[in-house]
Amino acid sequence: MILLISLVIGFSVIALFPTFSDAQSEPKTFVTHSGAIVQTSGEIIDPLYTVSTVDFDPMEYLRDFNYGQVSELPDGTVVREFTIIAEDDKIMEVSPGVFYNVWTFNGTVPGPTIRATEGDLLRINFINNGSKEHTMHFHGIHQAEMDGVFEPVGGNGGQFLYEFEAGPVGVHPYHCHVMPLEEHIVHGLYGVFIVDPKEERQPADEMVMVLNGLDTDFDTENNFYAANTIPFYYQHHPIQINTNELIRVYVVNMVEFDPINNFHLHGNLYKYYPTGTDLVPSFYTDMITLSQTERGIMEFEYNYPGKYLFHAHKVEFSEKGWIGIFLVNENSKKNTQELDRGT
Ligand SMILES: [Cu+2]
Repeated sequence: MILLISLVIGFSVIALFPTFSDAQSEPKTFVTHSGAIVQTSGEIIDPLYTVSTVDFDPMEYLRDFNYGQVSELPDGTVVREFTIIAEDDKIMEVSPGVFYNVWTFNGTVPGPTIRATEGDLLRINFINNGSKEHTMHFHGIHQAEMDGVFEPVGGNGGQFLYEFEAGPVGVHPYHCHVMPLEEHIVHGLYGVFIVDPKEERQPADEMVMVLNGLDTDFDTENNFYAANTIPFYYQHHPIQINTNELIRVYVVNMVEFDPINNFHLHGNLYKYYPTGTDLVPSFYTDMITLSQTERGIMEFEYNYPGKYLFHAHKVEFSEKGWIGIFLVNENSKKNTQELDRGT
């Protein structure tokens, strides 16, 4: 009987905290895919004493675009100012009972989606309230000293003003570029930077999906995968869209450790604009493959209502969380128009 009780207790503990059974608690040296030798800080979180300090709503993040505080220079140039604060002590419940030390830009993973029009002047007041050095490195075109690589910003209040012209048109990642880079990225210091063309794209229901992985036991392999950080979120909370309405998804792959990721859409195909730099799509497909920081814009419309999956066709990733559902509703606007026309 005692043996039975101990077995039940033992299995309950394992079931409650499965991902912490082999956590690393010491600094660890490892060789990255590029051959570099890096060392982790070895910080781990004990789930027994953890409370989430992050408030993140993937549904809100999906369609939340930050255009900054707008002003104009005498020559007519639009200036967009942002304040981005880095922290590295937040705890997030990434899955029920699984707590993870996230490193954040403005409190969440991913950080805010920064959006501007080509040619705008961006002023990003970066404040590092973390305990380690951090930076902001934008993909795109800018001066060397604005690249966020050779100008580490010290923790506990260090500041840096990134100032550059928005460009080129497209969707780009930004991320911290302090070594060991893999560690700073997998903990969550990244976000999306959208540069709109001066002549606006066609109106659409627009959304951002950052494909990410979570290495919750620090063994340099991902334990969870997701679109927008929370595994299985959009499967449990389907993204509601309408029939006959253009959907535009800005997708960025930030998964570390695994060389590739991919994006498969059910019951439809999408036009795909790699990096979003060209206004003419390169592919019409239901599957794209993305390497680290590879990104692009997907455009599609559903004709038939119902539930459609979207997920990694690398099945391991979808089974560990990178899967979601589009719930396509009949477009009431179109129906109204049809009624007007008497059809
Ligand atoms: Cu960093």
